[in-house]
Formats: sequence, structure tokens, C-alpha cells
Amino acid sequence: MKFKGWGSSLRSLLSRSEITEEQWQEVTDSLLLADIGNHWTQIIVQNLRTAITRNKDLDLDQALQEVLLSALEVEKPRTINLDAPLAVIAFVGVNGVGKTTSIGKYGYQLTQQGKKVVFAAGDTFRAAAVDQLKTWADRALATCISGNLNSDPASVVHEAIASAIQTKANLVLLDTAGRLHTKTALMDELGKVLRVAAKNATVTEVLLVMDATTGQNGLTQAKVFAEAVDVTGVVLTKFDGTAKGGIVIAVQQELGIPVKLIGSGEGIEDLKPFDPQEFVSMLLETNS
Ligand SMILES: Nc1nc2c(ncn2[C@@H]2O[C@H](COP(=O)(O)OP(=O)(O)O)[C@@H](O)[C@H]2O)c(=O)[nH]1
Ligand SMILES: [Mg+2]
Repeated sequence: MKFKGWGSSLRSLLSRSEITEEQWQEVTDSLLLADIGNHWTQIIVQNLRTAITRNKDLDLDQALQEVLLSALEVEKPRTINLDAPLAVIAFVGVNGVGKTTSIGKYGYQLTQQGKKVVFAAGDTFRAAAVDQLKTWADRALATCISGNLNSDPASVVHEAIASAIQTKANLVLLDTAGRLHTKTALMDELGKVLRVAAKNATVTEVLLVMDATTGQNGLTQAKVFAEAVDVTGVVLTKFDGTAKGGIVIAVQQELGIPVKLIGSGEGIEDLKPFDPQEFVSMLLETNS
């Protein structure tokens, strides 16, 4: 991952003894270019300016690090809750963001830890979607339960949970369709699926999957999902395809939901827990 060096260019801007208005504008521009979004860019710049006015000998490097860490809300819990006899983790989000792929990758991590995992093919609207999930289930050593094309996703979930109980599985990862229609229709559909899941199992997480390369547009679309269901975490995919990365800050601040997992490729091992500290160090590394 390379973030176009916006972190390191910020550092060099801020390392001067006196920062002119023009340079503050440059700082602002580089934050905006990094996808942080207008609102949080203003706040970050304002915080830095205030800190400098208060203390002329301030270590700006340190200040920048702190302001980015506070924007990333380090204290937010990011562990995925698996704590239930049978935990269901639902993956929601717009078409093409990487839900199915993330289920494959995450399922693989779980089976590697010795857990028994069932994938539920809740995206029943496209035949290819089921095949894709089955392929991932094979690779991840999970079982895939699917229904007929266009069948009710809620019945697929019901079946997947019945199968998980019968085979003494620990977890069900639930794939869903990413159709963006009205908020009410989405609420009805996802709401029903989650209610059915909660009958015989525990929905411990609803993860909103987002494509990091779509910037502020992707954020607007994702908001519809966050408003329709109680999302507990964000999976930000395609980090390998962006030179920005500031979207993490925008997502957390605008949705108020912590980023928990980062996808950085199409391979089975390309999914990692999000670590704000590591992320900020990476941003501020001087590019060679
Ligand atoms: N480069 C890259 N591609 C990804 C990543 N996650 C998913 N993809 C690709 O994005 C496309 C859509 O993913 P898919 O899981 O089908 O999205 P869904 O419609 O939300 O289920 C596929 O071609 C994936 O291989 C990622 O982290 N990095
Ligand atoms: Mg899919």
C-alpha cells in the first residue's frame, strides 16, 4: 500500500519554522486529495493550527500523528465479536464492493483457527453470486448453503443455521445482495434476514463492506445501508487499489462506525484487522 506520500509531504510542510497561509492551504489540499473529506480536513487543520498557536515549540510531527490518531478514534473497539454458541456475521453493502470475497477471506482465517464455518448464500438474485461463494467456500474449507435462484434470502439463512446447528458449526457468514433500492425496501429485506438469523443463532456483527477506491461517492451509497440496519463495523476493501487512504477517517467520522478489517487484494490472505497506529505510521513514513 502506498498512499501517494501525502503523509510525508504533510510532514515536510509542517516541519518549517513558520507556516504561511499558502502552506496551510497546501496542507488542506493534500488532506482533501487523500479522501478525508471536507469536514474532517477542516477539523484536522484547525486542531493543528490551534496546537501551534498554543505552543510555538510544539513537535509538529507528534502533533500531526496525534490529530490523525484522534480522527481515527483509536479507542474504538475493532475486534470481531464471535462470542456466541452459534454466531452469525452478516456482510452488507453495495454490489461489487467485495462482500463475497471478504467472506471467503475471513472464513479462511476462521477455519485456520480451527472453527467450523458455514457460508449462507443470501444473495439469491444472481446465479453467479452463489457459484462465487461456493468457490470461496471450497478454498476456505467452509460449507456453503444455498437456495434456488430468486428464492427468499431469509429461507436460505434459516437453512444455513439449521445446517450449522446440525453439524455443530461455530459460525455462519451471511452473504447478502447488494441491490440499492429504497431505504425502506432495504430495511425490510435485511431486517427480515437478520430477524430470521436471530431466531436460532446470535447475530454478533453486521459488517458494512465498502470499496476504498470509490471515495466520497461510495460513502454516500454506503450510508443507505448504515441507515437501514445496525452496522457494527466496516470492512474497507481494495486498499491495494488506492493511493489515498484518508477514506478510513471519512468513513469512521461520517458513519460513526469503526473500520475493523482491511482488504488489500484478491487473494485469500489479503484481509487484515485494521490497526490505526500502524496505519498512521505508514502514512507518515517518508517515501523513498
Ligand atoms: N484488488 C482487490 N480486489 C478486490 C478486493 N476485494 C474484492 N475484490 C474484487 O472486487 C470484485 C467484486 O467483489 P465481490 O466479492 O464479488 O463483491 P460483492 O458484489 O460485494 O460480493 C471481485 O472481482 C473481487 O475479486 C480487494 O481487497 N482488492
Ligand atoms: Mg457478492
